[in-house]
Amino acid sequence: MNAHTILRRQALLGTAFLALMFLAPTAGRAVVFASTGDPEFNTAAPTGELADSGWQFQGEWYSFTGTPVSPHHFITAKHVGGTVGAIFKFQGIDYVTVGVTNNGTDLNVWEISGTFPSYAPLFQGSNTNGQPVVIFGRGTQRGDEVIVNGQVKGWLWGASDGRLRWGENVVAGKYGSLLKFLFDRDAGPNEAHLTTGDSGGAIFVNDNGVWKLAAINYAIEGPWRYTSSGTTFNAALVDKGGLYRGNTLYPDTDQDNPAAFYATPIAPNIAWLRSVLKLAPSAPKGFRIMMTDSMAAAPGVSIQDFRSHRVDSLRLKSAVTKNGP
Ligand SMILES: [Ca+2]
Ligand SMILES: [Ca+2]
Repeated sequence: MNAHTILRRQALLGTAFLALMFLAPTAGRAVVFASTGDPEFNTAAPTGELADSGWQFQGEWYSFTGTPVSPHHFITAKHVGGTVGAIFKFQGIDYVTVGVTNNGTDLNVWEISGTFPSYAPLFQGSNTNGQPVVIFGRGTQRGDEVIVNGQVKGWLWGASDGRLRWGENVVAGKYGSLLKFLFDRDAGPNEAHLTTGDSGGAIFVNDNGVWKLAAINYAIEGPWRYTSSGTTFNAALVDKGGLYRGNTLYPDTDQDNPAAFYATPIAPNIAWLRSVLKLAPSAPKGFRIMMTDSMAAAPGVSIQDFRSHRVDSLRLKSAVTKNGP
């Protein structure tokens, strides 16, 4: 079994910096990169293929991040805490929280007073290995190098600046009900790992052209030691070979053995979320209205009805009725 560090910045509780737990991943903060330690890197919305991949839905909850998921709710990690009445800031506007709901996972859904101008769609599909994701968080900058056996193994957690950053990774499997990701050394410029403060940040996936919220940042693997009895430290490691976690030494082989981080997936919690968010049930899978020329030309038919990506049965009935004499 693995032990994992929960990335929990406990500023909210006014206590220590982070909580440590064994045999159960706990809490996570801003993303750091294998490619660069530049604190300015990926601090603006991604563009190109990654445009609209979730950056526009990230709001501020204390020193952490939350994502609006309905006109009146946002979601974040439970372990970052918070109290009803606290402010969630989204697109420059302050929203007062009026309630919070939890289902036993690390997902907290907060209700706000007022109405969000936009909110993220929820991913309901499966998270298969290799699935690309975009990750958001407000954790630390990258700190000093961790060097073992003459090789850079990763980087210590650096300064906390509370800035939102984005990065990329791919699903590498599961740990219990959690999604697992690995911090790979040569996986491209945006390959990212989490640090304290990234907790509550969002993970988005591209679902047939639409970026959807798929998970919430939860925990990272760690902490680490240089020797079996040495002082523990937190770091983002692209190779844990030659380092200890607890009393376990990871052999330093030729191949990198990257450290992991974990996130709570949205899809397995979709029924609960729908009931809390009061979202309409989704259309049957694969059910789609295709607009044909004859339909569009039929008198009394609203083209807009048919252009809806997915239509529920009630709406379809209404459209058909309009098509009648
Ligand atoms: Ca990876
Ligand atoms: Ca190695």
